[in-house]
Amino acid sequence: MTEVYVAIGSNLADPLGQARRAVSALAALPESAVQQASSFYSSRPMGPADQPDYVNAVIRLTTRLPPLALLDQLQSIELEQGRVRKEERWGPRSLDLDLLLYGDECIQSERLTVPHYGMKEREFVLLPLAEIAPALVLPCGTPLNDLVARCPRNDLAIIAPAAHP
Ligand code: PH2
Ligand code: MG
Ligand code: MG
Repeated sequence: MTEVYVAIGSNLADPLGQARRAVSALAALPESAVQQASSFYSSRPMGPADQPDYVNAVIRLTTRLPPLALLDQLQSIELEQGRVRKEERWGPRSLDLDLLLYGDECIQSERLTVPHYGMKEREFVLLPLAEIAPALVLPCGTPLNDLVARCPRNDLAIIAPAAHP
């Protein structure tokens, strides 16, 4: 089993409901089990400012799925929850599931970059991740806490307790 972290984001069509449904969908993935979920957070949009605030969370799961098979599963959950591909960069979306970490692997392929390229400076990823994995060290050797310490909070706020388990 490999331990992986997935970030959840939504700012359209009932974002908190979308995020909760995503946790349920992740809990139903084959060969996988959700181990822990962070609280749900509200966050100011990164990117275009003329879009609603986001709901964000991070979950830890264990899985036997290889990275690209897991990516396929994440993308099919996004599609089932109304994700329309072709949005503007960093534009609004009903559901975004980003594979942050896959064990301690570093993956650079056409479809997948792990660790996720933006995770080191995004408060809406780092703080939920630190909530469930305070002692985490990234594959590059950087302690998560160092990244958290130098990350502006940008009004990030907990809006609901963790959904699972
Ligand atoms: N996701 C984006 C773009 N901007 N802003 C916040 N606050 N949260 C997100 O999850 C987010 C974003 C594209 O993936
Ligand atoms: Mg994203
Ligand atoms: Mg994404």
